[in-house]
Amino acid sequence: MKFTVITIFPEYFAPLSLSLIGKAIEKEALEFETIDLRKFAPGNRRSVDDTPYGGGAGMVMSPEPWGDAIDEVLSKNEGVLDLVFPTPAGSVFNQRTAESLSTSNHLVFACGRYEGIDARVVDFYRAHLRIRLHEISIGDYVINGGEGAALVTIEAVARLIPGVIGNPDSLLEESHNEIGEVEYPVYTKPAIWRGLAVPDVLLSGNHGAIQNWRRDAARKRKGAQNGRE
Ligand code: 6GU
Repeated sequence: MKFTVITIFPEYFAPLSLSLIGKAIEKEALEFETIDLRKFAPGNRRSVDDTPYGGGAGMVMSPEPWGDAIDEVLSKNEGVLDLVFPTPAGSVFNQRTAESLSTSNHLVFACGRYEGIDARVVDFYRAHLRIRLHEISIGDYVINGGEGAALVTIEAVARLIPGVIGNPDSLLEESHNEIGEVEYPVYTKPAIWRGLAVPDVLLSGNHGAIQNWRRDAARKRKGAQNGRE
């Protein structure tokens, strides 16, 4: 799987060289590249934004650099790619979205800043035969640009790719869990810490009882978070 990120802040993605994802890139289980949008911006000032038609606060990213940058990605790669526009107006990203995107050969992120990208860019590429286009939000709050959302999405997708996670059993356990997440409380040594004991059942060696306990504990936790208990 290849990840391409188009951004005015390529440095934002430095953390991807750390940890499991960094290792996966090193051993070529993943390919990762950034493209600096300013390379496609005109003039000495390399400006990528302008004032909004119709007035209002803030600036809007101009369509031309985006068109040129995305066209370059298309010309340097073959076949169909998934083009992701992180936007608070998108559909909310979840584990199902991550699983679906993890079947792609090439994920391209178009990270907007300011008040967003000129809407004609999405309209234009939605109709492109080599592009599956996605507008994705990472939750009901606003952050300053698509970069943080792209980082989150890349991490959620990359860990589903074979060879990225050290112990693939942890993925299996997640997908067997009905909610698709590991949500039971976990414990390690010592068995008693500051007077707090690890639940006896986890020391029992009874795998059936442990499974049942974990399922119930996960439900309780979820219920408590949703204010039902
Ligand atoms: Cl994808 N972008 C921005 N700017 N804010 C967000 C978001 C994305 N998802 C939630 N909030």
